[in-house]
Amino acid sequence: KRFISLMQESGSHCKHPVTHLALSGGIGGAKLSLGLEHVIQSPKLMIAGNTGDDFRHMGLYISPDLDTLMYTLSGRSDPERGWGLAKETWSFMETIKDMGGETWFQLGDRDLVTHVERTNRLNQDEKLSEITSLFCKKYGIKAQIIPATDDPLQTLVETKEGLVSFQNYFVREQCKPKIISLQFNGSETARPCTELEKALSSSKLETVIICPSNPFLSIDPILSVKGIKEGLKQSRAKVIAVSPIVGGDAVKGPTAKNLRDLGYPVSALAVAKYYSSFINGFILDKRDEHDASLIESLGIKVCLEDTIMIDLKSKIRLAKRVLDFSKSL
Ligand code: FO1
Repeated sequence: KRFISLMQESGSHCKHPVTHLALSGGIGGAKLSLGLEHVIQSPKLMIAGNTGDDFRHMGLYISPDLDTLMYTLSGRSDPERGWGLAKETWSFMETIKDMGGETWFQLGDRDLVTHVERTNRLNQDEKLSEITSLFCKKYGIKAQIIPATDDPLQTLVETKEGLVSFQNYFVREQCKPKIISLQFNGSETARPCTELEKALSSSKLETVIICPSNPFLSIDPILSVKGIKEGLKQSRAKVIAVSPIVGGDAVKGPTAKNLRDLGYPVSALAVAKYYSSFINGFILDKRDEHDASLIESLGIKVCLEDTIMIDLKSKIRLAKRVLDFSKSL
């Protein structure tokens, strides 16, 4: 009986083969992922999160983009900050400050539970993907959120001061230093996590959505993992990117600055060109309509839409539009 139940458990994903796969960073990607989860409402939706931002801090393993995805999809995220939990308290940070400890990276009292529990489990050799699945189950999330890889991957930012780790650049230095180049340490040997590898090679996969995340800091680390970009190119699924640029600027975060730093024009066209070797369709914001014909001339189909996601309704509307667009391709 136990064998049969184990077999049924392990086969549960086969009952729900992944039909839709989203590649996502933190805040912007999580917004669209929430819309997708409302529309699809099943483990047929897989969201592969970036783990290049992950780091150990105060002895804890922090996985910011997986945290943001889990908190957003379970309705627990702080709406103003976009990261961390709503109704958070900060006694731990206040006490650390009194003790003269490091305070540049804020860990809320409730948020700490995620990092402590994850670290304990990792120390007992559980995989990051297994831990994330367990947390999602506890949070009642229907979609499968997974790390793009279970192997170590670390984004390093080259600035004129030398190489800095991602959170030092992003949070401590507030993205101020100019980026010369980016490195994804571990990408030469990292493999996609098993579930992602299966989804990518499945004939049931219909659509891959590149969320409106930062192409360099959030999507590139995922694509740097051997087999993922190749998987997208070989898959029969339609690959659709949602523009992170709206009205010639980034909605939030350093995408516009990063494009400039790395010598690209700040435009939706530049992002579409950057993705052109593996996407079939591009959701372009209406405010950037002037880029539409140039993007189409790259052989990429364009869908014009209002891509600003201010509330749940607009997230769901954009998600539906992405899925309809995919069917039309
Ligand atoms: N972002 C900040 O700007 N400041 C913080 O102190 C901070 C703490 C933090 C703690 C846990 C977590 O899961 C995320 C946290 N973030 C914080 C967000 C995060 O570092 C970035 O938004 C992402 O890495 C970029 O996607």
